[in-house]
Amino acid sequence: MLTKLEEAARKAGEIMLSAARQDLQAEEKEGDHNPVTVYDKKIQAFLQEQLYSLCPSAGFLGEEGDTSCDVNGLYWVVDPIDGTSNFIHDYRQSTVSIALYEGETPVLAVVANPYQNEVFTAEKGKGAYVNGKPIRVSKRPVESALIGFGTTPYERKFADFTFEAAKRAYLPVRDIRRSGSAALDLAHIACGRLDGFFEARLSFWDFAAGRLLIEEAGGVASDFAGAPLPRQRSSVLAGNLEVYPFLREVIAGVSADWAGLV
Ligand code: 2AM
Ligand code: CA
Repeated sequence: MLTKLEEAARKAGEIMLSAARQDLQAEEKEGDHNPVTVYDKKIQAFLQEQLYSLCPSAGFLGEEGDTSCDVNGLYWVVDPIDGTSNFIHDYRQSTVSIALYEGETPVLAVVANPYQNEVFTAEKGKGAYVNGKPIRVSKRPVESALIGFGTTPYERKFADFTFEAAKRAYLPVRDIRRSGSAALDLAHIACGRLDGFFEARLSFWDFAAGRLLIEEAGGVASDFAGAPLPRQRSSVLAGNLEVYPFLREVIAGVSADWAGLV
């Protein structure tokens, strides 16, 4: 199943790469900073069909369109393009994110980055891989860490919190990065390129696959308070075993000063 899933994600990535720039006028979704293109919809439709043929009994939850399903059984959680703003700008850092859940438990995860021809996969209890090679989170300590974060661009009320946390996280570490694809950041923690990550709000499909990649690669992913990630919008905090506790302290410090914001 995982091999076929990986193949479907690669094909979905090819659709992403085939985008003609003139096709990319974004329709606005919900607010001014949440764009969606015809490609988000095209890739989701493609995956919905592929995943149905892989496992007809599983439900389907996707970012684009009215999908809902019984979340007690087996269901797919799909973000057809994570990093839509990057995609519109041809910034070339966007991913296809697919997870299979059984109730509350993620059992399979795939994050495909077609621009680098990399597919990250994980199966519960069986480890995490990139293009079939086993991956682990880094062992880097705080002082040499590279930390990713997201700006929650659709909800700019979090800006003060986010940038204060980014400053406090940045000062003692090597540097910080903002890629624009949360699924990619989580995959990069799983393979040790990044050492930590935080974002004040993400949707379930943004982190559904990335969290299993990290857990299977020996890292930690939770919400800002350290609670298990829910199956709904949430803050997300992740890292290796050294950097995760450091980021939790940073976030707790900022939360105390910005009480009630996140
Ligand atoms: P998207 O590209 O699929 O829309 C950018 O900060 C990253 O977080 C992207 O992964 C983006 O997903 C997601 N994202 C940004 N703001 C968000 C919000 N308010 N709610 C949910 N996801 C968000
Ligand atoms: Ca998306």
